[in-house]
Amino acid sequence: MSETGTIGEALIAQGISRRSLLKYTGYLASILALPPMASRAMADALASAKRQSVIWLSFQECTGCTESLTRSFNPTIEDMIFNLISLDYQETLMASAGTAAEGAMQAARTANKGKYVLVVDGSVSTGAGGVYSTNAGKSNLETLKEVAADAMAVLSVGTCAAFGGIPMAKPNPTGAVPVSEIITDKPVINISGCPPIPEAIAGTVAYIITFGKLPDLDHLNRPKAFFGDSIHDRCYRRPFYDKGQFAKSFDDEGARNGWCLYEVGCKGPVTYNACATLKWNGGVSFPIQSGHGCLGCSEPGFWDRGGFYKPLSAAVMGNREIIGGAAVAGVAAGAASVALARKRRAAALAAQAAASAAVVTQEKTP
Ligand code: FSX
Repeated sequence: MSETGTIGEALIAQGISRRSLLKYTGYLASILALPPMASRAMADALASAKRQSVIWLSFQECTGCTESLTRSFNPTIEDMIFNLISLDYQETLMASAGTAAEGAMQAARTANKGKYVLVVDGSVSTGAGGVYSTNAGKSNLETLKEVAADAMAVLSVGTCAAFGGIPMAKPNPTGAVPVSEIITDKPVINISGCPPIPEAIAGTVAYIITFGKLPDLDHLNRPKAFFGDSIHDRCYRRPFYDKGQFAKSFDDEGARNGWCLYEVGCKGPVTYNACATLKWNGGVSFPIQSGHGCLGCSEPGFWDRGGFYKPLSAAVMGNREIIGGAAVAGVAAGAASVALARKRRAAALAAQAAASAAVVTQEKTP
């Protein structure tokens, strides 16, 4: 899979025109919330850049993250991401196996020392020295330390790699931990979600290649371009929340009318991701649009909180609170038309926002 030419050369070889490249960078600029003029600069930078060497390691996971990436809604995006990078090792996708596959990884590590991007999906087993999850005769723990040592940056793709995820669920028999607990001497970018949105993976890699630096990150080291807003802030059902119109069950009149799913357990108000804007399967839909509340799969600890079908106020959501900024303003604006209890809650949130300019955000669950 490795190549040494520029991205521009690779695109020309495949008959991809500059116009197509500009369309692609225009799309990337839009999902990265960059100004439209960034599209041309991105196209120029990409055309002359070397394909980025990427080594992808899979640990304790369900392969949903790789499935997500390979099922990018637009074949052009999938084609383009594989033109932008030299995917030098990826166990699920690579044709070779055994000694040949391990040799390819070693060759890429040597040729791109200090320059390759390491992508990891899955959590890291640390129990009994990491013996619960091994590959090529080594524990994932050992492999991660080795390969990360010469990486430019590490991308933790999926909630398992980013925050521990399902493998870390109580009683956590394998001693699963997120990548960032092992790799502490270099940037670890978290692209959470179970699975993550493919455009968030592709867009983050493209940003690093284009600008030669890491994107702006939130307090959980997630790219702000994709994790800067809550699902609630961008949800098309938000007006019903503001008006106090809630489905009380999944088959009542409110559900049939498409009202807010807060009271049947939606975790959108405390979940930060781009599902409500980018959606899934080519922008066709996302869970809330399909009638099911958000489970909060891109947030730390979602797997152990329970209460998937209980409203946030009753569910166990750590010590997190309904978010600030636009949410507080929206709640305050809509409070006049809802029940007294909801008014009190909105007033409390508004007062909280007024007292402090800082937006209330999630706190990492210990
Ligand atoms: Fe985890 Fe990914 Fe969920 Fe699955 O690789 S984030 S269980 S979609 O596959 O790691």
